[in-house]
Amino acid sequence: MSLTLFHSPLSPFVRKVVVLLHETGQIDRVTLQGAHLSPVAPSAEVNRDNPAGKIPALRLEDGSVLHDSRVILDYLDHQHAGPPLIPREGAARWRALTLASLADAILDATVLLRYESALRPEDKRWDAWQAGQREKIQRTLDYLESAAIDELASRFDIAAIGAACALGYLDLRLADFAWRERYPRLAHWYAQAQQRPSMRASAPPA
Ligand SMILES: N[C@@H](CCC(=O)N[C@@H](CS)C(=O)NCC(=O)O)C(=O)O
Repeated sequence: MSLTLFHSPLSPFVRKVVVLLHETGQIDRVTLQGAHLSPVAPSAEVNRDNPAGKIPALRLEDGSVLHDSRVILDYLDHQHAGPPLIPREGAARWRALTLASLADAILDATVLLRYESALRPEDKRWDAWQAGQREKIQRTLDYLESAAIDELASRFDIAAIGAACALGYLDLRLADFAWRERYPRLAHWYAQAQQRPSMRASAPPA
């Protein structure tokens, strides 16, 4: 029996999991189960396995379910024999997880902006709230460009997976943000990162 991953090719949180599965040679352990959902169109099947109604969720062989993406990544990183992508202890662990959390902050803000523009009725949209989400993205990218780029470039670990998926998601959903012009070091790094087989195999459909 294999693991079952609730999956959408457009979800950047799912993409992080798929990238780690490729990077650690575990992709063949997983069956992908398509899930189409949003806060206003939930999936009953996902809700049964994750009360929060979100993907990714990973059903294990014994029927238990893991979520969210951070928990799943940690679990899967304990399931392979290669070098861990999440340092197991010490300052390196907290630093890598903190950078990964910053990448998630970009994803959270971008997903919220996407829901705002795609789902919320036009007369209920709130400019100041949208601007606040964009500022979160900008501040986080400022930090990654100025204070974390060398770490991202040093190895493709949990922080780099998160950052690469976040930049890919900006391309997909927030093209007008034009992040490459503002963040040339991240742009240079991402140009190489997106060529990795794991990133190519998990790229959202054009
Ligand atoms: N913190 C969660 C976020 C997951 C998330 O927001 N997933 C989106 C898809 S990209 C989702 O399931 N949205 C449906 C909803 O919010 O109802 C994680 O890291 O897994």
